[in-house]
Amino acid sequence: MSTPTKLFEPYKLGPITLPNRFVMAPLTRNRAVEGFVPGPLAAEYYGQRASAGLLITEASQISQQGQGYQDTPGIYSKEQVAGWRKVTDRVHELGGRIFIQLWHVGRISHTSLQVNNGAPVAPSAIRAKGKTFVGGTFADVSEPRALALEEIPGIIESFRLATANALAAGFDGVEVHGANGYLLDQFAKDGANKRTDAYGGSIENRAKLMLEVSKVVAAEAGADRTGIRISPVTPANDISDSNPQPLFDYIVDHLNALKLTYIHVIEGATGGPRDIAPFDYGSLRKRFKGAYIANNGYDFDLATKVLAADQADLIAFGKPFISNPDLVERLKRGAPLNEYDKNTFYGGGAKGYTDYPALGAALDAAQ
Ligand code: 8OZ
Repeated sequence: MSTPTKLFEPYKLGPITLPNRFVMAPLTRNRAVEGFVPGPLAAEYYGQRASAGLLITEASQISQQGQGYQDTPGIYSKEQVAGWRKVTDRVHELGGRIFIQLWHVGRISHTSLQVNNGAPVAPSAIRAKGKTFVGGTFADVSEPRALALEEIPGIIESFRLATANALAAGFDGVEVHGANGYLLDQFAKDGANKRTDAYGGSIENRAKLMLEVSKVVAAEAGADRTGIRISPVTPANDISDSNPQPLFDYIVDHLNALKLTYIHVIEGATGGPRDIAPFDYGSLRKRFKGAYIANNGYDFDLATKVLAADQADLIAFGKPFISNPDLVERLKRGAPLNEYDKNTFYGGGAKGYTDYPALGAALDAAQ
């Protein structure tokens, strides 16, 4: 007999009741318009997916310095706030709930995206082996410069301002992007952080920026409306750490003390193998009293199993939500899923964005 699934049971996430355990993972789509404002189709795209228990937006830069790819939306200007307001209004009209993911890419950027074509910033002046997408093509990321100690309060303040903007735009909460080799992950992990000041060296020092940012964001939005995404062992964007278990045990203990509403954990290599390196995710689950959102390669069976074993409270699905706006309904009915088209993930218009059919539409089209 198959295990009954908890996927369709409600869950209380702080002050917000989610009607099911589905989270739409943050997904970069590169369709922002002039001024890095969410594009004209963004409200429709997120609205189509409003049946998810919780939507998390694509990563959105907190400042121009925090941008690393072309046409990603920001959350630092009035125009961007107005653009996002259309998205949150649409999602709320349709009965949904939506958090925004706050992003600073650090060294995963290109001079062409930076103020006055300057160098991207990083904990240390070490160039990542990796590519970004700029000017319609893939390019090596640029050589970064190490942030001066005096610049760090400004980064934290940008996260705070972005949070205030997110609330003004009508978001139900915010997710700090602490994952995938971007700025906060770069500070945390010793492959990218060779600093000798208060933000480098020991686990405590390397974790400091991620925790300071989480603290100010939570003070602004409320801890019960603040989550964070982490990826302890991912090699994404050339990131590495020599000993991730004690590092993330320490980080999660301190996130717990801040009473964040969730940790959103990418288990394994982002978008790749789950078993890339040994890591005890159960240790994070035990340490953190808020919700545990599990992510990476989940399908119905694995989600059902992990929820039944109480190893997670919520499951974040990425690519399945790109091609299935009604993923919740499809899995409830055991209906087939639409295949996704990788060629339309990043950039472009409605194709591969707002034109994936929901079940009803698919049935209508077949007649
Ligand atoms: C894919 C392409 C560009 C950025 C992440 C924000 O990995 C991203 C991202 C993913 O977190």
